[in-house]
Amino acid sequence: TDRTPAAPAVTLLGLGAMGTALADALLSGGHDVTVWNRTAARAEPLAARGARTAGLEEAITASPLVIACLLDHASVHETLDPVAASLTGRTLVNLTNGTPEQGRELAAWAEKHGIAFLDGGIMATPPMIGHPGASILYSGAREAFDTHQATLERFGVADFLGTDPGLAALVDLALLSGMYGLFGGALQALALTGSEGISATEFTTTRLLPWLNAMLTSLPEIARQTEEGAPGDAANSNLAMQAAAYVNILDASEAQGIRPDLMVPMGELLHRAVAAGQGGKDAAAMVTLLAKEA
Ligand code: FVH
Repeated sequence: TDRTPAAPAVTLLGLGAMGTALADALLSGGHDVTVWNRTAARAEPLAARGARTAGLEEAITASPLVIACLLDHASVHETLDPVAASLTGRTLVNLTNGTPEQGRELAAWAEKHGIAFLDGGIMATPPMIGHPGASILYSGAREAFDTHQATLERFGVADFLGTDPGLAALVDLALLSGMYGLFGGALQALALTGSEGISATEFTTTRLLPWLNAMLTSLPEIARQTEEGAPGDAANSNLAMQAAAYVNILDASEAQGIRPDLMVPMGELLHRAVAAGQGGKDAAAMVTLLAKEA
């Protein structure tokens, strides 16, 4: 590996599945990597691959760029609050999953301590890090992003969304909402077909994936109508029809001994749309009904 000025020193705090993958990508890029983990033994495989291990304060002062990838917001504060002074004058990149409010709160905390701050949302699983398809969303201090962009690109595409430190978390959670919604439906499909002994693998490859891919092509039109604030009259699949059919998913699940819980909220939303006079519309009409005051 090539230790050039293009590969500056980086400190990684948190060596779970993701933190370890991030540290590995930095090592592959020729960086001097210092690592710290609450449970010190988890750092050993990385040390064997060339990372320096250190106590928390020593790890932080080893590099101008400190990346935290911990379990949650509480663990970030639990770890960093006692050593805030060591971070002063450095850049902190928080890649721990959190809410927009938590991102903004951490940015204010960092500012109070003279720390340049970026919040990030990792759109990848650990094996994807450093490979095509991985991307990480960032928001916060533009200058910090510009300074460290080349290093951050070791992980995947580094996507700066803006100076509001809550933005990365917002977009991250929106993308995760899309993923979990899709996975929830897929799990229900597997439970339903499994209740009749249909092969999960065969069903998934020959029917579920092609079906989902076909249905996903309607998303850009739903997005267009949402953006224009004018949900169209449905030419083919109006919401009243969908509400009437949807109840069969709930009834059939119950009858097959499958909990319908995951699917219930979507049925309620369809019925609310019909009750609001949107029965003749396309799916985009339901987006505004998700606002709390709707
Ligand atoms: N893994 C994934 O697929 C996703 C991909 C998208 C981004 N997420 C987020 O990344 C954060 C870290 O996730 P992870 O996969 O590394 O998680 P774990 O393997 O469970 O490791 C958790 C690390 O956090 C440390 N930790 C937990 N609590 C504390 C604490 N109170 N003080 C200090 N450190 C703490 C834990 O340390 P230890 O248990 O080994 O001592 C691990 O290093 C996360 O926000 C995901 O949502 C991953």
